[in-house]
Amino acid sequence: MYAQMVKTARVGVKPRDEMTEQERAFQDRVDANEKIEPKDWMPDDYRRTLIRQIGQHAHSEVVGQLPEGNWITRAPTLERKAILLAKVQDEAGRGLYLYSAAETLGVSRDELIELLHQGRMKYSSIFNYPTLTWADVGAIGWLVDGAAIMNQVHLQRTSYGPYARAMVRICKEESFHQRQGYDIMMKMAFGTPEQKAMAQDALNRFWYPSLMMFGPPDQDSVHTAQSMAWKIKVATNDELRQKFVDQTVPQIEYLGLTCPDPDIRLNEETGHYDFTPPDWSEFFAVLKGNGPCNKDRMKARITAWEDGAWVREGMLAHARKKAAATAAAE
Ligand code: FAQ
Repeated sequence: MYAQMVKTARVGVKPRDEMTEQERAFQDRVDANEKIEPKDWMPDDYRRTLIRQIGQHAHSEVVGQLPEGNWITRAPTLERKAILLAKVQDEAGRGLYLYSAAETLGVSRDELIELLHQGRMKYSSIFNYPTLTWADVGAIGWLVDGAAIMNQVHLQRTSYGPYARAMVRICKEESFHQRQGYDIMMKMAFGTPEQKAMAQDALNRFWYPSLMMFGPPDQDSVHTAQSMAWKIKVATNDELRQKFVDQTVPQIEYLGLTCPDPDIRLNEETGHYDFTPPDWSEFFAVLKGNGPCNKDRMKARITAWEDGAWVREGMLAHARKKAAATAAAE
């Protein structure tokens, strides 16, 4: 059902005088900060936007395991390995409950996964970059989870109940993830000159891709206006990006590292850091499938899905057998 809806999302906010009575009543509930629940009436575009965003979020968690998974067998100590394993498992779990949140909107997990594999749904651009060294695992925890949490803290107040509730748990996990990343960076930055150089190199490569995670600039963001009006989003892409920069620059300084943006500086008047925006042509190229790892990521996901078919079939057969036995006993 969602597949037919994918390409038809409207752009811009519907003026109140063009709304039906039902749409006006819905908007009033959103404006009063009431949570919208699965069985409540909602405009088709609200449902569609949520399926897109929650589905994309779930795909990001699942694809996001791949760059870190690359380092589980090569973690420098047993303790680091156990921590990384736990983090990657958290991401799998979040994928599952985000798919479940999307399912409350009338789309199946299989359909979402099929759309991902067909290239008709996205996952976060950040996971199309490679993890070349152990310091990259630190940079992912610090910067990528740091950017994710900046967004997700706000999403705890999103208008759709099941998504907001999923975010509460995700944020708890995310703050642990971010701290483990910063802990790795501290070890590296305060370690040998070679370790410090690795930390700096990871920061250099992940800085701009992390800024891109927040999405295109507000003036180019197709969905922000309507999503803000419906309180699906409660802050804009640029607002969250600025908050992330403001939070992260002092952390870079504490580590004794150098921000790869030579023009970054605190603006005394605004109290915020002025910074050079990312190269948006790179962002849009990554979205079109032309990032460094897009093809590898999709290949890994599709192979995992196909290799796991026998497990899904076995579990379904077992569930059917159990249900039949229960029915026969009644
Ligand atoms: N990557 O109009 P907007 C994590 C697309 S979780 C790819 O501004 P919107 C945990 C967008 O879909 C990270 N595509 O869109 C972890 C739209 O395309 P469409 C994921 C992007 O939705 C850590 C078009 O560009 N978090 O990392 C991106 O209003 C470590 C126009 O953009 C979430 O998904 C992007 N970065 O705002 C796991 C949070 N940005 O569909 C493992 C929930 C934009 O029209 C390891 N999502 N696009 O063809 C959101 O908050 C929003 O969807 C935004 C984008 C802010 C990402």
